[in-house]
Amino acid sequence: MLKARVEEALNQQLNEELFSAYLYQAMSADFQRKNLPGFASWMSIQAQEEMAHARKFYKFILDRGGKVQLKAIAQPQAEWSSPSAAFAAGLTHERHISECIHNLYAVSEEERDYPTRVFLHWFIEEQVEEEATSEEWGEKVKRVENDPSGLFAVDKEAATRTFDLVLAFGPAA
Ligand code: OFO
Repeated sequence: MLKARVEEALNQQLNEELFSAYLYQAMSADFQRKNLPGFASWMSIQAQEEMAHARKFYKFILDRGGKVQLKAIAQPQAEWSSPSAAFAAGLTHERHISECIHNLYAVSEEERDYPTRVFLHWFIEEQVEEEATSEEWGEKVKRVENDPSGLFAVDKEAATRTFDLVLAFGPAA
């Protein structure tokens, strides 16, 4: 049985993950509008991964006998000044999410909720990768931003990203 404090914190993180999906989908739309289909696709896949993260929290709350509270999702920004500005905003956001996960882990420790602690291990590792990927792509985009042929090539590379079900949900899902 979930303690009320842990249940509330898990529901808050569910909302954060849903907002993440919203944010990346907004970036995807902005890239699409600016004729950068590869980056649009990359962001759309990121949004799908965030939905998978949200789904993990949703299922975990129910599996623990808790109540899912689908809170209102904040409206994300709709436009970014440049491709690298969007990727930089993604990195800032991922750092925020890492902080949220760490705070949630601290709550699970304080409440001696061992299943939640174990559940969060996957997310702690995932955030290391999320930050590294955001940073890597942000740097890549920044390097070519003022070179149309370079930007075209990186956009094309971004289009090769695929949605990996096992990576998103883990092997047991
Ligand atoms: Fe859910 O990892 Fe990004 O935000």
